[in-house]
Amino acid sequence: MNRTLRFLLALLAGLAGLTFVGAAVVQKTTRQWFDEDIALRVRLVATGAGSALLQRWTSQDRVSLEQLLSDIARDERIMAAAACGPDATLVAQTPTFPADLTCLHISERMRAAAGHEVKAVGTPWGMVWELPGGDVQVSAVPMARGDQSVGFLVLVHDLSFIERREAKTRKFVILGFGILAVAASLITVVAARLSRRGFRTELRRFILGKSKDKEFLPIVRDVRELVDRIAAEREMDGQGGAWSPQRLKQTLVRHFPGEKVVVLANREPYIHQRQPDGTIKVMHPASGLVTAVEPVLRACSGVWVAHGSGSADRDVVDQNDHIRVPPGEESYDLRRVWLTPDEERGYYYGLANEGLWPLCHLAHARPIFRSEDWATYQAVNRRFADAVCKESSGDDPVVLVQDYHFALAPRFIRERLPRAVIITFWHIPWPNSERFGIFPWRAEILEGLLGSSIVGFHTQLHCNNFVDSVDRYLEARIDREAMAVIQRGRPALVRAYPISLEWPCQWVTSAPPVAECRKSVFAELGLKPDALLGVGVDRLDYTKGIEERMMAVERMLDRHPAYRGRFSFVQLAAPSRSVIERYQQLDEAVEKLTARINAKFGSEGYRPIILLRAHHEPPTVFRYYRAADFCYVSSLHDGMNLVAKEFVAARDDEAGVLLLSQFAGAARELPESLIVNPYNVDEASAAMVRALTMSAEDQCGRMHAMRAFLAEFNVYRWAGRMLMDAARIRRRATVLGHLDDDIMRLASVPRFRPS
Ligand code: ADQ
Repeated sequence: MNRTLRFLLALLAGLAGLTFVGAAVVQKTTRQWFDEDIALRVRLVATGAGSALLQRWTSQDRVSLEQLLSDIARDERIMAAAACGPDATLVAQTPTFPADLTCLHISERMRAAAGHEVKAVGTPWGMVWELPGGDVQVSAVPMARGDQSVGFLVLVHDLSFIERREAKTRKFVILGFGILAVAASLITVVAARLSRRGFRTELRRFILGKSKDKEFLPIVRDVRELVDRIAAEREMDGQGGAWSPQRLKQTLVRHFPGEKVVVLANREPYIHQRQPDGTIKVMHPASGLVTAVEPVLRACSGVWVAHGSGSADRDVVDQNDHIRVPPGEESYDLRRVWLTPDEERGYYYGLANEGLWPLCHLAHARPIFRSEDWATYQAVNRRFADAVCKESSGDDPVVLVQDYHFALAPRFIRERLPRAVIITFWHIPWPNSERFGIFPWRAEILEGLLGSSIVGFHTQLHCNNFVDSVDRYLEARIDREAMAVIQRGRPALVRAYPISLEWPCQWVTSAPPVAECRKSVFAELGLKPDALLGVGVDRLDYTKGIEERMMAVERMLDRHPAYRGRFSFVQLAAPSRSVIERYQQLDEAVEKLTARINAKFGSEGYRPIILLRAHHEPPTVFRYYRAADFCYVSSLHDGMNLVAKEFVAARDDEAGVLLLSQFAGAARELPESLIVNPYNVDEASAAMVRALTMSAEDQCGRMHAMRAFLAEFNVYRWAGRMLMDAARIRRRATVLGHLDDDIMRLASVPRFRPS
């Protein structure tokens, strides 16, 4: 439905409601006025005609009393009148007096009404009397001569008169409000249209330089940036349209002909594990980095340098520690580097995961810094940098350095290959400069990263934090407009490149239909066909908010007993970094929490939380995504979070709801998800209920928008944008030669325009 029409309908509905309430209020008020009016009239008659009435009453002149009563009843609203004696006998009445009314009836009713004795002279009493011909208002005024009661005067008012008046007023009110409603709607729509047109005209004038209204600056800057970026992408690779493996490959070939791409990452994309029966199994690690970067190398080919961590890794490599991968579709080399247990402890578990990981995530884990770990980290970075240089065929390779495990490697590689294009991507958040300042070797880390041509982060906030850290702790020139740090005449760009997934995703195209996935997952979990299912998929890491997620499930079942026995939450939790004490504590805490919640709400054959503490291969993970009613990503802090994007990719049926932590980078890109604060368990549990009760239409609308976004902003675009930025840097460097700092700075103005 058109937005204006929807707005008009809503406005009209609101005004109709208002009219209804208004009419009721007006009716009540007019009825009150009429009642007061009748009481006043009765009093006037009693006082105005009182002495004449009493004189005829006491002289027992029935005929003239009747005459006087008839005169009184000549008023168009007074229907009839009567005089009743003190013993409730009829003294006189007008011929119009209703046959169903008698003095006795009226007297009884007066007595029944508290405080209205016949003797209470001059005080009118009244009530609505239902008669076969319609309701009337019967009023009675006690009359007395001196102290002597003579009875009471009865006046009967015709209520149909009041009803007629009320109907007229109601009609007038409804008509008035109706005209007002239509006028208000039309005025609002016309005003909105005019102001929108005015806004557009003014914006157009601003873009054409005819207006100086500063309010438009941010919008115009964003639009120009976007247009620049798209134009730059077009100009750089001569292509438009969606980013695909082919387009990425062509971009690479065009800008870096004959050069090999070397990826440096701690985690390898394929792990060879020896099974108990002696056979070797190839595993896909649970790692967001691998999920994103592997399709890029498949598209570009080249070498992936990584730590060989599988129990059968050594058995399958050649004499240069190489193996062709992916198995069955070999398109690039995996070069394995071996680490001793001490090296792994100091570099990986120690400095990287007990130091840098908690330093960069706001998740209340205290970072641990040991100088021996730092020494190992330096040595291991140098070893991997050597391996990268060995794998590079020329002196200007394209090296993609991944993550916080290799903060020093860019500088080490640069020392040996000054002409290399080094793109370093930091997959986790970068803390603010104050927090970063607690890191004992902060200058070394910054120097190491600035060996890169480009340092990439998921968000602009992390870029800003990084540049602030450089500003605070290093001697370097910072060009904030260009977001570049210039050291020793060489610039390093700092850019936001939000990471994404391959599109279409290989695990979705090969997955069974959604209904089949749901059936098989429900059977595996022992769920009834009408059960409801939520899913969580994570490495067992304290930054992912797994405990908070389970507490939200508990709160939901506490508050909504109807879901007990019907709703289950399945958590796929891959054990991770289990050597580290904090991870062991988490493992224990998650297990205990699961047991407690299951004991509280569980019953024979029903577990509210199903904890599957194991690594699962991608086909299984995607089957679970496709089976669930919702997926909850509750990270306490996360660079991006690819589980959120995988869930959206998995739902080609455009059903299912994503609940996403506001502290994950992905929340900026997927606003159609239900964004929650995972620390607020009440809010998260309410979002779960909202997800379970969301209409199919609403789910479809949200999924559709998110899927369209992911199709456009896929991982090929992520890599392509970095390569194109790197190509621009290299082209300028070639043109300008090795110029000194100042000349580079001058030249950098148009060159480092945000792209
Ligand atoms: P990670 O912290 O590893 O990544 P994330 O981006 O969520 O986190 O990716 C996790 C990956 O592991 C997903 O591909 C998921 O399918 C897989 N996975 C999770 N649990 C699994 C299980 N039980 N079994 C098998 N596979 C499982 C880091 C940063 C993120 C950033 C990525 C990419 O911490 O913020 O999004 O790098 O840059």
